Parts: sequence; structure tokens; C-alpha cells
Amino acid sequence: MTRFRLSSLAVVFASSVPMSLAAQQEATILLVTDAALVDAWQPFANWKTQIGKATSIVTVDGIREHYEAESVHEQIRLCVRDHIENKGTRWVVLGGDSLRDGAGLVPGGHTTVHRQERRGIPTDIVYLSPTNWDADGDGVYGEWRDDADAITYPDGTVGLGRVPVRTATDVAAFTDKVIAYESAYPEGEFAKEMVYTCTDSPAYPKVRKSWDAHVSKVWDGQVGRFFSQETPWDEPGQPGSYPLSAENLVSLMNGKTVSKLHIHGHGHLPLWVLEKSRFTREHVAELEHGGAYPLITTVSCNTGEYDSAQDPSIVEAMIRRPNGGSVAIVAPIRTGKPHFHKRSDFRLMVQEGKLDGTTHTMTRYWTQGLGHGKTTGEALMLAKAAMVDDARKTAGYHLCICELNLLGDPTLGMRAMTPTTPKVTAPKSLSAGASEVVIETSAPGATVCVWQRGGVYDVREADESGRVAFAVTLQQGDPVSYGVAGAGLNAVVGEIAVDGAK
Ligand SMILES: [Ca+2]
Ligand SMILES: [Ca+2]
Repeated sequence: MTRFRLSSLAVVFASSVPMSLAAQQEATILLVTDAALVDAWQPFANWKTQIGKATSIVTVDGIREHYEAESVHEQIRLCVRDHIENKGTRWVVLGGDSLRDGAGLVPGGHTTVHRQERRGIPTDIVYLSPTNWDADGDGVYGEWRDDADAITYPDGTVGLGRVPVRTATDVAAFTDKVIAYESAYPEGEFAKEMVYTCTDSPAYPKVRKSWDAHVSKVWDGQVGRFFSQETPWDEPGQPGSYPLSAENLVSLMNGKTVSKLHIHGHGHLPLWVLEKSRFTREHVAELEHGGAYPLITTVSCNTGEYDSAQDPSIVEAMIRRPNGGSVAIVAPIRTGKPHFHKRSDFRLMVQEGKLDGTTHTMTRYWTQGLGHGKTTGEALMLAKAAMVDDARKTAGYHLCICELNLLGDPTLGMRAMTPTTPKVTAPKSLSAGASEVVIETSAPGATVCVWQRGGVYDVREADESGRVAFAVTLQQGDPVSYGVAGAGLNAVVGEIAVDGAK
């Protein structure tokens, strides 16, 4: 039986863990990390807070100290639930890499076993669950049949992602990429360019259908199909003449011509298998496309295996790569299995393109993000929520929900449209004491935030004329940070000096 100590948590956390005042009030982002990376994550937390998503950093050590349970996984789950239920958390960032059996910087969630994964997989979505995934109390978690009453899947209201970083340098490189993604996203056709790659001919029909029947129905982007026998770059009359090679995939990214990328085909932990070549860390090291970071989904086996002693996986390498790679990738932690209710569905997959559980999850991720304005983490959790009935019926779908992770930032908008950079007018300085901060923008409906670290934190929506007025009491010498952000915008931030009272 787990117990949960409610006494003076906020005070204890505030004194033991650096947190912004905003975070103490109401933090929409909860960032869980190791004590060694707290300082490294602070610029990320400050950036998110400044653009309207107040961020609270908690450490695994702090969680161990303040939540009572039989395991660190349970302690993290209780902490996350506390923040969701009592502190306004809408996104959970697991800010560190992990190893097997709860080791590493930020332990993976309870190990879920399955007949297809007898050695078990860490299941991060357990951290969002109001129940503990061990209904029969035998210490074996996530047993599809025996623990069904204690298994709660994500409902999509809270986004989750893991940033599998190991060092302060990794965190700094990742933070730079996230800031560029949110404030300096390319203002051309880039946002509209999606590419599906596929090297596996039996999968062609379903990969085609993912776009034709789903993503294209909700989003007005352009698709490029980079299949072994078909690419937009083929010589006329010579299908397949432009190979899906590692070099060509590097060119695609370095040319800043793909903002959404689905990679379908074989892979192993350290690489993607392409047509007659392999995409490895050496290719990741060639990536230089600062500011133009694609969002990626991939079914390729073990590419998202963040908990292995072998590190980095190819997905981890893409996340950690400075000035290149990606900021959010959905990938399987073990083999990327085509889950179905019955065997005959495989025939329908090959013949008619029936979507298996994994392809369906990734397709729903894109439709939620590009068609319905959800962030990366929300979109993946909604895709999982859409599969709950399947998971109750067939164990394979339960595994499907557990084994696909978002590696990267779960709070990012998915850039369905080409952004504009709003014009923002703010005072250069204000006087201490009771004041009105007026921010004028060219973006009606934008999220506008003001933040004085010593006290003020307020987030509002710009009115029809793009204006927001904040009534605040300002302290001398503590500048006001402001941020303007929104789905179709590159975020703009600035600072207002606070002088002595008049
Ligand atoms: Ca059990
Ligand atoms: Ca790892």
C-alpha cells in the first residue's frame, strides 16, 4: 500500500530544489531530472516560462525524499499525479537518459512484461496513471490480464515525453534547438513539407494510406514519398533512380526541405536500414540544418531503445545532435511490431493498406498535431487514448500503447503552418510600484506573458487588436521579461527595465 505525504510539499520542494516563483504558483510543465542536470535545464525552464508555459524542475532525489512508495517508479508516479491534480501540470518532461531496471538519470516507468517482450520494457506512460499497474499486487507490473483493473492508459489531457540526454552539454544543445524551433522556425514552405520514407514493399499500401486517407484529410501540406521504387527526385522514366540512401537522407535534411518525416522500414538500435545503405551516427554527425528541425516518427526496430547499455540509439543521437537532427521523435523502444487483432489482418495490410497499431498510432499523432493543433506530447497521448478499446481486447495493442515513446520535447506545437514573426511593442522601462504593463502585438489571440522573477507572473491572450494590459506591482531593479507566442508564430521575447518609483 502506498502512502502519500501531503504535508508542506511545496515548501519542502521550494527549499530543496531551485524553482521559479512562477513554478510554485502553477507550473504547466513539470520537468523531472537528475540533481546533476538541474542547472543545465534552467535555461530551458526559463525559456518555456517566458513564453507562457511556467516550468517547474524537480529532481529524482527530491522525489525520493518527499513521496513514500515501495519503488522509485511509484515515487515518480505519485509526484507526477500530485502535479497534475494539484499544480496545473499539462506536460511532463522526463529530462534524462535511463538504463535498465530503474537505473540511469531518470528511471523508466514500471517494467511491463508481455509474451512478445518477456524481459520487459520500461513504460513511461505509467507516470501519468492514477493507478499503479499492479492490480494483483505481485510486484509484476502491467500484466495485461492480471493487472487490467490497475492499468490506466493516457487520456490525452497531459502530454509526456522523455529527453534522453546524459550531460549538461547535451541539455544545452537540445535547449538551443528547442528555442530555435519555437522562435526562428523557417518562414517559407518548410513547414508544409512532409516526407514518408519506406524501404519495405509489403508496407507500401499502409504507408500510402496513412497520408491519403488520414493526414491529407486534415492538413494542407505537401507529401513526398521516398519509397525504394518511387521518389519525387527520380529521373523521368526511371523509377527508383534516386535511391533512399543515407547520403540522400542527409541531403534532404541539410537542404531544409523536410519538416515532418516518417521513416518506415528496418532498423537496429544504432541505425536505420535504408536502400543499400545504413543511416548511422556518422551521418548524424553530418547534419547541419540549424533552425530547421524535422519532427520524426519511425517504426524501425529498437531505434528508440533509450534504456540500453549501448548508447546512443540512432534516435538519441538525433535528439542530442547540436544544430541538427530533431527535437521530437516517436519511436519504438524495442521491435516496432505491426499489431493487429487477428492474423488475417496482415493480408489486408499488404493488400489494402490496413493500418496496424504502430502505423495507426503514428498516423494519429500527425493528425492530432497537424489537424487539431495539439503539441507533440499531447498528440502522442491522444493517439494512445484512441487505442484503449483495442488494448482492452487484444494484448498486442496494450504493448503497442506501452512501447512507443516520444523522445524529445512534448510541449512543442507541430508547426502545421508557416509561422510569422509578430511585431511586438513594449515599454523600455517602467517605474516600480503599481503599474500597467501594456504589450502590443500584430498577433490577435497570441499568448502573451509577463514575468518578474521576484513576484509577477501572468499569461493572457492578446485581444482583437493584438493588445494585452497587465495590472501588476513591480519591484525596483528586477526587469520584467515578456514573451509573445502562438501556434502560427515565431516567439518573440524581450525585457523591460524597472526603475525607482516616481
Ligand atoms: Ca501484477
Ligand atoms: Ca540511452
